[in-house]
Amino acid sequence: MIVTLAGGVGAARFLEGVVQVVPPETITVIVNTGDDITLHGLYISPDVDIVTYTLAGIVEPVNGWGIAGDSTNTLGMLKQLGADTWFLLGDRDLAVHIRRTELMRAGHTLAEIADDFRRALGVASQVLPMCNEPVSTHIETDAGLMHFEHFLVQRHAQDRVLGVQFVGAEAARPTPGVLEAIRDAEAILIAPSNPIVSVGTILAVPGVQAAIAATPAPVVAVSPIVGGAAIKGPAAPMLTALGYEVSAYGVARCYAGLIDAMVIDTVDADLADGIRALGIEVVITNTIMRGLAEKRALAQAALDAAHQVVTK
Ligand code: FO1
Repeated sequence: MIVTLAGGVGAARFLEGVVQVVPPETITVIVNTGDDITLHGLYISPDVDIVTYTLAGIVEPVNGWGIAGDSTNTLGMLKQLGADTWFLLGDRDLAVHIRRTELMRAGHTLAEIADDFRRALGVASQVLPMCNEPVSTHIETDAGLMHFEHFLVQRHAQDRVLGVQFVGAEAARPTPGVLEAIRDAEAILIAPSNPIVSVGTILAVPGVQAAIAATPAPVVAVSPIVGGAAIKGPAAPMLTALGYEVSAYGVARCYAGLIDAMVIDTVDADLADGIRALGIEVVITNTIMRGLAEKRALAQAALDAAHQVVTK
């Protein structure tokens, strides 16, 4: 079994490659739920949905979130009725949030619901929210403490980042199956996701980091920072705020002691020696995923890196 730690769009694109090179039913994806938010009375789980829609082949391809070809009639009406509609929710996407909220009210867990939905949408890989308890990533900024989605989407990441809080993380427990999957994995792949607010949130769930440190499986991370900038999203100001440099080396420092190897982009080849000095093997390849062939090649490079670690 291949275990992947995943945030949103970058992870989902990487997973599109992983399912090309290993049988999808042998993949378990542990997904960040720190971005989860309640809007219009509905529970929204952006990263779980992004991963599920992508693996189901229905994601909106340009943004990488939402459903391809979705309409926005409901949001338009909500706006007319005075609702604050800063978070774009399509009609079919809203159906998912309505059904999730209904099932949660009936006592089902986030993990049970994610499993139901991925099966209903024809996804063969296991999609495991990191925990069933509510955890919400908050960003400390010069404009105050705010939920990650308020920071990113409502305020366009305009505020200066001072720190990050994973509210509720201490009381969370890894979803049943998460620790076992990490222990028994053939390889653990950390997707090219934000190391602070996507992967960092998963690692903040008590027990997860220790399980990764203890697993006999090789652990390989793919850098989401290429040429000193994030491929997508607000990783740069977060790395800076927490004292890491905005580079593949900074990402390696976040994961030092936890990973065996890291895949970095060819433009960052000069960082390899510094990363190796942290005790991390380095694989240098193209990490920009424009099409399916590049996604597949990156997934294969990560798996090859895992294999190298094992056979060394
Ligand atoms: N990202 C945006 O930048 N603007 C949006 O309006 C938006 C809506 C949205 C709706 C559902 C969903 O699953 C994701 C959505 N995202 C949107 C993406 C999301 O904010 C982030 O990219 C992830 O939380 C980060 O992984």
